[in-house]
Amino acid sequence: MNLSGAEAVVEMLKAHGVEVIFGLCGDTSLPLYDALARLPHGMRHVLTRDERHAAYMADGYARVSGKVGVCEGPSGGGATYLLPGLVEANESSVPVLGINTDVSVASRGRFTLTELDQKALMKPLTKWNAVLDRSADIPRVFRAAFDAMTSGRPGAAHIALPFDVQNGPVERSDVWGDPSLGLYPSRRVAPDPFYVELAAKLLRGAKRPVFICGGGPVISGAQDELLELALRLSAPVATTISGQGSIPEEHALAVGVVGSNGGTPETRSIVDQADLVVFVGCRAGSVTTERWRHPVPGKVKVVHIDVDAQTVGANYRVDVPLVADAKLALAALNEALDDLRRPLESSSLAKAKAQKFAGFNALASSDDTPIKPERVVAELSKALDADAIVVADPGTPCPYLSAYYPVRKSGRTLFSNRAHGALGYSLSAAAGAHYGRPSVKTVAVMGDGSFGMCAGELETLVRCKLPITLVVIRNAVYGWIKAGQKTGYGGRYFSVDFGITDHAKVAEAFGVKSWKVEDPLKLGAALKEAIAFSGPTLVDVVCQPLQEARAPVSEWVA
Ligand SMILES: Cc1ncc(C[n+]2csc(CCOP(=O)(O)OP(=O)(O)O)c2C)c(N)n1
Repeated sequence: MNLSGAEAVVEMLKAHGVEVIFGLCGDTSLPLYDALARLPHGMRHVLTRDERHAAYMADGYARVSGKVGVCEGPSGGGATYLLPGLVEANESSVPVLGINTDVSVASRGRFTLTELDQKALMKPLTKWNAVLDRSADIPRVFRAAFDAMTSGRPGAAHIALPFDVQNGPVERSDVWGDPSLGLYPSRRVAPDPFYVELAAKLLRGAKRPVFICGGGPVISGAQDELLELALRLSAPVATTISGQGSIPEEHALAVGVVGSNGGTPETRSIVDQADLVVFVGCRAGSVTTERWRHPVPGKVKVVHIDVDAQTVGANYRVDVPLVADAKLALAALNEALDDLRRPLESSSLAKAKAQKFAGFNALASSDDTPIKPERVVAELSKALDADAIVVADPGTPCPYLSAYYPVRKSGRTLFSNRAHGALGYSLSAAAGAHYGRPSVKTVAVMGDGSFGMCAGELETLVRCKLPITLVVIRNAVYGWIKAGQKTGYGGRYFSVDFGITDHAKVAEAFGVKSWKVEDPLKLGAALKEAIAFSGPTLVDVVCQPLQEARAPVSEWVA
């Protein structure tokens, strides 16, 4: 017996454990939508108001659930709009499957409305992509996509599904999938024992080893193995922004974030004192290393653990390459160093952290108006419990939260779109995260620049009754860039200021319960009320523009 192509797509998603699909309808998607309407698949479809945000929702969902996120849209503009979210997910090692329906195979090359070359469009920006030409290929192509997304370094995949392919026949017996490929990492790679021994030897000989963790440890679920090894060596653990959650940040060995976006001079000093750096699931990119200056190349030995062989040694000369899943590599190192247990020595780290937070606390307790961004971070961390998920947009939110919002638990609770840093990510990523972990509170923190890039999705939050809280840091300026003009270009401000928006009123018009806060003394109560409410809420905080605030970065250009 046969299924239609569209029915086979629905069955293939179900076979891989998909629970929720984020997307937006279109002419070329009618067969797919009809199959979703007819079949008893149990998957939820979340209609969004823009494909970009459908992809960001799938990304947020995948980041916190450990499962593949799925988004869909129609041909033409649906594909170009889905793309930004797929690129971000791919570069952030997040498995997101994007499906765009397409004009019929039979109509190709005939100036058909919305026709574009989806294969070429998505190829350089996803880990794996295909345009289907025949219905019979649907099962094989979907299996390959799930495999590619969740094995090795996770990433995004894209499938274009032409209209006539959705209507053609698929043999029912061919429609099967391995549900373990719907989770990541699905296939772990073990390290070469030769290099494990070499790394263990270097670690034994090192006086001041330091770990710098990227997103890898959390993706791999390697937090326990990391902490065990750090305690064994009494070694500080620093992270990138994507690496937050590798270790609870209040732990004696946790450094916090390093680098030019969220790092501070104090956290940098810990890296500078190291004689051996272990990069774990980390690309050692420009931001983390402050343009490859910290750690100082040539002055430290380097052990680099990454599941992606191309990442190891890309930026630093590596003494020991460990190409492996982070959890397996760290477990192997623990085994090789089983006899070692150095006494915990963290006094200089404690001093550096105290210095870092002394500066912050002075600003965070200020009752000045407009409200200082530090105050927003401090009030938010008081109002939220350790399980809450916080998504931060670029601008003020990401560097301030990553530097000063304490991630109290290991695992993915604070995240940003660190690959491309497009404004307007946090609202929809937070919505997706809610579907991934509905039992905890999810909060999105955005600048007003970001608000302007995602406001249409307020309707989605209301329609879907999502109990998430949005915090807008309002300053009527692209503040991060203006601060750059101040710091690096003699204050020659050019085209960075925009008008004031009453975000609370805008949100209310959509049906979102909202607060506008100008008085710092009222901020804590407003946040608590908003967070406690059972539906979508927004707190519009009238803030000091960043150019007048102390920025926690050491340089502007990444
Ligand atoms: C899509 C996109 N366009 C441009 C930028 C460059 N950019 C980085 S930060 C920033 C300013 C952010 O302004 P806002 O959201 O108001 O936050 P603020 O910096 O004022 O806190 C801009 C324009 C970007 N990150 N993403």
